[in-house]
Amino acid sequence: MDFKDYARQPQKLASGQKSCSGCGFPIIIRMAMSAIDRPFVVCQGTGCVSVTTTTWPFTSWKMPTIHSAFPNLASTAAGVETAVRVMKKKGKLKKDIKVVAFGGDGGTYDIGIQALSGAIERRHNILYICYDNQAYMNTGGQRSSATPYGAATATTPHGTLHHGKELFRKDLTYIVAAHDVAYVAQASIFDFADLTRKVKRAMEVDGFAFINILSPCVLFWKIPTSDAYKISELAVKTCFWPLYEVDHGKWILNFKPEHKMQIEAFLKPQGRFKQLLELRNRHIVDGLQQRVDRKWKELLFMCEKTKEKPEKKEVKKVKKKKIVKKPVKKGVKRKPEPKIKTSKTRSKFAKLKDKLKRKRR
Ligand SMILES: Cc1ncc(C[n+]2csc(CCOP(=O)(O)OP(=O)(O)O)c2C)c(N)n1
Ligand code: SF4
Ligand SMILES: [Mg+2]
Repeated sequence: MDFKDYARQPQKLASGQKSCSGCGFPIIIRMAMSAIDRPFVVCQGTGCVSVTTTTWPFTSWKMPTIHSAFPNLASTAAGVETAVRVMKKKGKLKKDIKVVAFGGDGGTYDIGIQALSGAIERRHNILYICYDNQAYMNTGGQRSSATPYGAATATTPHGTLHHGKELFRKDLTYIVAAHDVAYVAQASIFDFADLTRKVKRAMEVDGFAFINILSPCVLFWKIPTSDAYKISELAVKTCFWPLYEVDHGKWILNFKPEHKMQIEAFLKPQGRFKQLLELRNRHIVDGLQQRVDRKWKELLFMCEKTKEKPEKKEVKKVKKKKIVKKPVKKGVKRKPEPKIKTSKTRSKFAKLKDKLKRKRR
């Protein structure tokens, strides 16, 4: 499906929802849902998505949706999936209904990670999408474990002593991959085709699927309302947010920038990193670059390590016969090898015989 087909499709998330103008998550939700062509139920945890799309008595969702508390989105989704499975088994439901969950980073990386880990371990057949806007935006922009080092948030402001959040972000995509999940991917609105393909693949697999999508927040990243796409592109091209997938244990890199950009390109347009770009904070930016480089190398290593190598053709080796010399027993003299008589040796022998005969006479 290209952009034209996508534009012609009836929208599954209605316009008029109350998110800030230029916010990343409505784009993510629309793109993701455009790739789903079977009946599904949406589960959403408390966050910007729920408060802007389901304010009583309105809903922007054009399919059944269930709103759950902040910490237990994955448990709610697991419950819905189990109910669907049991009803099908009992013959009360004929349709093959999929469960799709949308959760923020706070509800997924932090308070909901226990529910998420449990649902993955139980192999529920769910697609869980995390829209990662890198902080608790709905409640005023407090830091989460997804907030990157150096970002100013409501709870980690820039000041004379502190430079925003002074801890590195958690790599949840890696953590989920470590569960040996059926399918896990990292995506971005920068690449529509890649994002929709990943959603399609996630809907196909039998088991838990997880997609982590970077979701620019115009309000707390302090970016112009027109820049969600541009920032997403820079996140990918600096390798801060690489696009990759792990399909049944096989790591695949989906985008390798021709020229890997420096991390400043991603930091510069965002007000939340303003202080980092002052000359006195150069060492922090260098530290961030080192970390991005290390993570990028790790990713390339994983992709190389799990790459399917072409099977080697079996070449039948012809065994050389070993010439084994019989061991010589001690004290036993080896028999002298018989001399082969040639015409030369015979004539010499005859000459000697004649000589001896002549002497005797
Ligand atoms: C148990 C519990 N603690 C705190 C809250 C308040 N709360 C609601 S949404 C939210 C932040 C959600 O952050 P995130 O999941 O990142 O979604 P975002 O708002 O960024 O979209 C918080 C702290 C709550 N609803 N329930
Ligand atoms: S606060 Fe951020 S994430 Fe929430 S609706 Fe506004 S732009 Fe979107
Ligand atoms: Mg968030």
